[in-house]
Amino acid sequence: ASRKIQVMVRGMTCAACSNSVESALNALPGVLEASVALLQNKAHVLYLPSLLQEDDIKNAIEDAGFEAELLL
Ligand code: 9UX
Repeated sequence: ASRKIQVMVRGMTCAACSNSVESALNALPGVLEASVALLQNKAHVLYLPSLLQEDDIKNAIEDAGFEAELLL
């Protein structure tokens, strides 16, 4: 089964920022679909909990250089 979460992402100031977050998320094994809304400072991530934990998503965003807070 897949699961969808939203993550608040802080520190993105341009479209290249949001693209790099999106790429980092889509590169994670277990992510089915990731999209980042720059103006809303939010990422939507559809993923497989059997392959990936919430914290892995948070860590991937932080490794890309931004702050991440899991919303739901
Ligand atoms: Mo351009 Mo966004 O350096 O950080 S990618 S502002």
